[in-house]
Amino acid sequence: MLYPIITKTRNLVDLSGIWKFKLDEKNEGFEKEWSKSSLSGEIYNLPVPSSFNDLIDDLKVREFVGWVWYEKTFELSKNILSEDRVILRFGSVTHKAKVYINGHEVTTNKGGFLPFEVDIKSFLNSDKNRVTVAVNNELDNTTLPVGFVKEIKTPGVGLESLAFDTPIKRHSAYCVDFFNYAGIHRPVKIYTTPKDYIKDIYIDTDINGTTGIIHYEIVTSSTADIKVTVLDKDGVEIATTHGNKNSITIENAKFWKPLNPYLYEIKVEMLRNDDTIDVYYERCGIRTVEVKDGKFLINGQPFYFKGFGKHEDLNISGRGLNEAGNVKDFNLIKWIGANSFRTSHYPYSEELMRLADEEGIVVIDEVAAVGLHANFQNTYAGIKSDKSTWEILDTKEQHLKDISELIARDKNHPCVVMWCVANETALEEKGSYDYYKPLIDLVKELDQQKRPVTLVSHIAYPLNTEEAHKVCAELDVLCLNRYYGWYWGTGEIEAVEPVISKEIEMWWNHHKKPIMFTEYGADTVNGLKESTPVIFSEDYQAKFYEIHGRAFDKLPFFIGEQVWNFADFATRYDSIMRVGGNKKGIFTRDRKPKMAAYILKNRWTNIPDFNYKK
Ligand code: GCB
Repeated sequence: MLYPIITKTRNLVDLSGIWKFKLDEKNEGFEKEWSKSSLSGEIYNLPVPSSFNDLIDDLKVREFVGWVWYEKTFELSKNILSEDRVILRFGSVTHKAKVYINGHEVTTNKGGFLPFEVDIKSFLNSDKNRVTVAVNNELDNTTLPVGFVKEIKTPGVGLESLAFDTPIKRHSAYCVDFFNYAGIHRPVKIYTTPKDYIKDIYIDTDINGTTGIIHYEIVTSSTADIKVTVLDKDGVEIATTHGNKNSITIENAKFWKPLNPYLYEIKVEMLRNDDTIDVYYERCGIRTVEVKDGKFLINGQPFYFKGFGKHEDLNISGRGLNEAGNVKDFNLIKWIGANSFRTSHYPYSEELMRLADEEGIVVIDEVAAVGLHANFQNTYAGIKSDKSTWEILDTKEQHLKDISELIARDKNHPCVVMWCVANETALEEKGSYDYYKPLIDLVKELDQQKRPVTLVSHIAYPLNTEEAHKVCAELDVLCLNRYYGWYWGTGEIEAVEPVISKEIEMWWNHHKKPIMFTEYGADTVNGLKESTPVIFSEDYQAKFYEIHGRAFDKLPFFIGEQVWNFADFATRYDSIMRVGGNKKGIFTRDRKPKMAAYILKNRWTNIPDFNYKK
């Protein structure tokens, strides 16, 4: 799927700004056909893109679960209306959307973190148009993320969602450790294409000494001649070729390197009898990625991941696109000497991924498969559950959809070096191999660059089962989320050091695959100082990272450390596990460094991006 841009054959209109917003408190919007006329009643003016939750100081809005409605009117120029295809495109709507143009339903989507689009040409008026979007934020056993919910009928109230097997009614029964921000989170755009148009572009690259090779494949809506030109950073043409599928060789190429990126631009022209029918520009970084002999190679060199698990999470705008926030975060990533992050726990915005390409920040790209463990608490309490996760969940369809759409969206990004198919799932339970094998195969089939695939696992003890090892055997890199010295061995950070190494060695001995930590962290109250490192203090967090670093440095096959979390972030409101959110950030929610930031800065600025482990 191509990112919408303006070219001489394509227009682009951004519908960002203030929209009308209304809660559907009685769940009557569909029955009363709210889409047929302008929204009325209790209306708020809300921005798009943004989460709606933190913008109105009323719990009823912040914690609202169900359908909310957005609306905007717009007029399009004659030029746009005369184009053959007029596409309405949403960067993301969390988690479900039904879209209407002038009262006609034009599309629906399920999945809150990836773009979707629809041709609206036949529904448009020559003057004012109205777009209405019904948005739903409920999570259940078919959605990603997962929510464990069952519905009951309450007299006088109707259907209610109950947390799985509990008698307490919850506003929302999601089980992930981040606030369920919702709304139209990313830009809404209208773009046009001619009738015959460039549908998609696939890029793969190779390196041979100082030569770069760009392999491409262009998918078009109908047959035509294709001309491909490579432009350097200054827009100078450096190579040209023809055909839907071909390779271009660039002598003395500049490569895309972590923190030292170079982006070429590929100009694709669709021609008929020398007339230009359509033009599109895709950016291209020449780099290779490979896992070999226990190492993670970028451009043939062993790379060491230093960085974070993150969230799209900011004060006020919540999970909505905030480009200033993205720039600030990337500058802090560079300030601290990091080189990478994981898009925990869902695909991040296209704008952020493009910025990562430009800044040379390495990304592990994760789908929103989080919470796929129905028995997490029981497993750790040693209680046998009656039903396995794989009997309770019905996420397969959404999981296949999300993986396909993520790869369709992000396949050409040089910053993406690995795909992650799930976070902390019930790997140890029977059925996980049958669930994950086809998903891992799908990634390998869809990705033209055949990048490594991973799945992030939770703490070892209950995980060390035959079933879990069967799934791990299918992965290229083993990514571990571990909370030694926090959830396990709380407060005993010195004592857990040998346990950390022992576990990592166990996985290596079993699979001989590179291993990294994708989460490890300790909740830390900014400003809480102690002369001895006790939990929740900044001193403990600093010590925590010092000790982990010591353990990691002894293990040659250990290829990276991504701490949890980049910054403090909002979590569900009704959990006594958290005080004002998850405080495992190295930075506060407003991006101020805690003491541990200096420990990591010192460590990471002394660790080279390449060849750290001999
Ligand atoms: C995890 C989860 C992450 C949580 C973190 C924590 O294992 O992957 O979503 O926020 O632990 O802090 O508990």
